[in-house]
Amino acid sequence: MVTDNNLNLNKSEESAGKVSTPEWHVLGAGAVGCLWASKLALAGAAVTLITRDTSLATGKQNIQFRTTGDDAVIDVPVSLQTSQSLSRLNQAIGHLVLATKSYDAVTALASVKQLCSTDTQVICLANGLGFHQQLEDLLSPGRLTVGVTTDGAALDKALSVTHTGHGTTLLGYRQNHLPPIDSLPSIQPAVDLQWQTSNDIESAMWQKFLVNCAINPLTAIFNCDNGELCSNSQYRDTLRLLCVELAAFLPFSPLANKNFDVFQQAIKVAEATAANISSMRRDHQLGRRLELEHLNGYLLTLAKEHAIDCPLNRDLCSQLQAGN
Ligand code: KPL
Repeated sequence: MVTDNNLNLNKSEESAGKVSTPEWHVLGAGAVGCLWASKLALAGAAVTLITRDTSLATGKQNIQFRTTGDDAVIDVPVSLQTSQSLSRLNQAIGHLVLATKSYDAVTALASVKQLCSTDTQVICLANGLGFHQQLEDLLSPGRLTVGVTTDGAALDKALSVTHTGHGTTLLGYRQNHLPPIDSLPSIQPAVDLQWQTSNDIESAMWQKFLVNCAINPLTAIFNCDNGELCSNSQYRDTLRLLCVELAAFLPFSPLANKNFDVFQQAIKVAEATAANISSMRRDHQLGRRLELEHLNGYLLTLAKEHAIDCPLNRDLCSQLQAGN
């Protein structure tokens, strides 16, 4: 169930002092991290953006923020730090958005753990599955909120971000971990992004996971925009085949018995993001590490566990790991 909880910061409430805008730390200065840092800062929060890019000067910096379809470029002030400089400042972290790549999430959180207290609230926006337990193990019980977002963002260069698509972020606790979902609003992400609480976040995580496992590797291999997976009949056929393989994992997921159609959902997302360069295609083009191990690679682990044959997925993983 999703609780409609449109808690966008209302400017008049803000000036009346009704909405608290505490300090926020955002870990990861990629597209999603810069989007959240900008939106939180624009909503009045004091934002520290934590980067691992040591070539950037720490201290006061501006993020250049744009929205697709709007020519305005807004300079958004944040404090830019590395985990090392933050440790030197010994700055306590109360609210943290974890917006790294999935393969960095655990190391990144561990790098600031000494600045977290038992009250620190973390919202993890990283894609994929298979690492959340490790994050929870670093925190006090009930302090990890998972965010599943459909907002689109692109990093044009360091600290320069475009909000490319307005989506929604679902926030919830895994396995309905206590505390109950009702306490979520206490984290008050006073951010001008649409968000809702969900008491079935694992279903949302799996839906996004399967769609990413379908769209991301194929757009990387075919070097095509998301929309071409629908419009090109050869690509669409391959997508359909891959989705048949992905559907074999549904009985072992929170989506079992929920009539989730992987192919239909993948087509819907590919159409809705037709002009997008998927994150994996972008990383592949730039020769960067791919987010495979918590997407299609994680499926290979599950395939072994449940004796599921997924030759196309295996082949895609091998090709992408080989850098093809
Ligand atoms: O989440 C995405 C990604 O690129 O990682 C999709 C939904 C495929 C949009 O591009």
